[in-house]
Amino acid sequence: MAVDLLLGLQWGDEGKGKIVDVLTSKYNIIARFQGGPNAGHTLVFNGKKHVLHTIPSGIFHDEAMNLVGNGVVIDPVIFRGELKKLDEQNIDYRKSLLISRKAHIILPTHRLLDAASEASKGKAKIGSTLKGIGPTYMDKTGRNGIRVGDLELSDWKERYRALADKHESMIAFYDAKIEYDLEELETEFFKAIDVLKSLKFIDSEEYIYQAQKSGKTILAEGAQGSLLDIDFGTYPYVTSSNTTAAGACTGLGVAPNQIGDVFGIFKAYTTRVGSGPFPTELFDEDGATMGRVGQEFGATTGRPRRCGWLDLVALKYACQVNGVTQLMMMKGDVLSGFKTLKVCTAYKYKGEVIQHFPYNIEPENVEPIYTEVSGWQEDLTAMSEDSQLPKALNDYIEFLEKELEIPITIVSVGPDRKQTIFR
Ligand code: 2SA
Ligand code: MG
Repeated sequence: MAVDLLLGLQWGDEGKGKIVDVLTSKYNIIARFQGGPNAGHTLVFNGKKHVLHTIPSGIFHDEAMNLVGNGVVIDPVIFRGELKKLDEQNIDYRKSLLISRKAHIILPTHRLLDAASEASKGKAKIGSTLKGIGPTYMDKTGRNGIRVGDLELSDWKERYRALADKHESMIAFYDAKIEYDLEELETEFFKAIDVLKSLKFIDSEEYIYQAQKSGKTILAEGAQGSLLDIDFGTYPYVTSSNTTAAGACTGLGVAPNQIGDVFGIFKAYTTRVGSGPFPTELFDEDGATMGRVGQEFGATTGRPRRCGWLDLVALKYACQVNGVTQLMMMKGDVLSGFKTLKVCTAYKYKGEVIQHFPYNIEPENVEPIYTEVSGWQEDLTAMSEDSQLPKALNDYIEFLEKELEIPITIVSVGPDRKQTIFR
């Protein structure tokens, strides 16, 4: 069986967690392939909100297996917190949660390095989630990292010490002075490592291979969004992993010819959290309305998200880079009440009209060109059938399908599992 992918097409927070949760009943295995606790995947069901950071969004379904793949970076302390929340809800994850031996571990000093790096950048800071993501991937590619499988070796603590000492000297190298008590951080870290070690570590690429061979269905769950991809995002204002489809191949050990459907999730408007260019960003009442109605706050850091109109130039680019086969539109309900909506269909780039996503989208180079369409006034949140959707929304959907040349198969009209319309 091919592996299906589910990816965010914008700057993250598209609603991936919700859709994975909705689709989980169709899959035997849900696998995370990149990112780490910088992600915040929000799921709502039975009137309760659940936020996951590292654990795949299939964990609330009894039948699904959940794999944290080799491409993920794990902070044992945050991970322990996630497990605690599951324990409180009597979710039995002991058998259904598997961890790749090749996943890398975020050390307390990686978080400190993230903080020092950000502080030293001043205004040019990335606006990272301060979870140590960048420094951990740097150690991975620099071939210094500590992996989950190392925890099974007797000398890992010595390796830990050597790396943490090196990090301390690097922290001192930054101009920005940050306060910390490493001993305290380490006490928590080692306690959390013991919890991590109580879980099942596996050679996940072999597991995935055998699962595929035996006909199991697998869904790879992306984190962040395509425009935060280390290669194809708005560098340097990106995260440190490949958030695009190719990342699922390296982050799970799945061959490219084994990829099936690619589900691309996008919001009916656009949001971004952290620094970096955002051509359709709104600084007016419309943007404030999207933020307020859409409750646009970071699920991990609580930071308010920047809001703006849908950017089709960026969305087309993301569909292209990922090979999206089906689109899923989220948060159409948030746009209810706007008289007209704007959609960016081209950029004025250095004075010239272009339709592709250029190397540099800094505001001095790029000005969005908008197409105006009618808005809808109806409250969508109680709708459950395609036939109930207002005409203006259907027109919006058809306009996007025509522009993107990909069908929109799910329209989400609220955060709850139930507020999902299949087309
Ligand atoms: P990092 O921490 O090194 O990955 O940060 C680098 C950039 O990537 C952005 N980033 C995100 N953007 C949106 N959502 C993310 N997850 C959380 C959420 C974010 C939160 O679900 O809401 O709670 O603030 C996420 N993770 C990373 C980040 O803002 C930087 O621009
Ligand atoms: Mg999120």
